[in-house]
Amino acid sequence: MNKRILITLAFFIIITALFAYLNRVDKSDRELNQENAVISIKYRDERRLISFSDLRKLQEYSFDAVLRSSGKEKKNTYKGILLKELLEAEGIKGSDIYQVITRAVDGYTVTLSGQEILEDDNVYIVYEINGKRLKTKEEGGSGPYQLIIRKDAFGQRWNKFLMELDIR
Ligand SMILES: Nc1nc2c(c(=O)[nH]1)N[C@H]1C(S)=C(S)[C@@H](COP(=O)(O)O)O[C@H]1N2
Ligand SMILES: [Mo]
Repeated sequence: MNKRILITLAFFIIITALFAYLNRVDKSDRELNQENAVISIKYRDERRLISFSDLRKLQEYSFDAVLRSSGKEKKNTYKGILLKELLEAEGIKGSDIYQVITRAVDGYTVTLSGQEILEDDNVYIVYEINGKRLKTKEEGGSGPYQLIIRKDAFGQRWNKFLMELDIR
């Protein structure tokens, strides 16, 4: 092969590789959430990704709660962490929180007041139900994470498939 052909070939290989690199798709927040059990926290123009192992560094709580939805009632045992303790561990002071907008992979949004979050034994992020990890949406579950607000008797605000916490 002569030198010119070799150089032309190398040039096209580099261009192709460059385009492949530029077109690479980062995993979306949805995929990160459903496939890798990641929650993102938005706080003051920052975005932080929280993994399951990050959550497991926090105090774990186990409690029973009755899920009331469309006429049915079912008592379950959940395991999870307190939202306020996650924010505390992230260095987000309670007195700086006006509200937290929680978003799920299906677009469902639940807004919590700062006051509500700081209550004891109220706002949890759970990852286990009756001894098993919460399944993903595709698997027919309500996870990998779900918001549980114990003082809300009805399940409307128990955001399933929890993906994002937007701290305002
Ligand atoms: N992400 C998400 N969370 C959600 C909902 C939803 O549609 N999407 N529905 C809410 C409602 S109205 C109820 S009653 C409970 C339980 O709903 P399910 O019985 O359909 O699981 O989940 C709540 N959380
Ligand atoms: Mo509901």
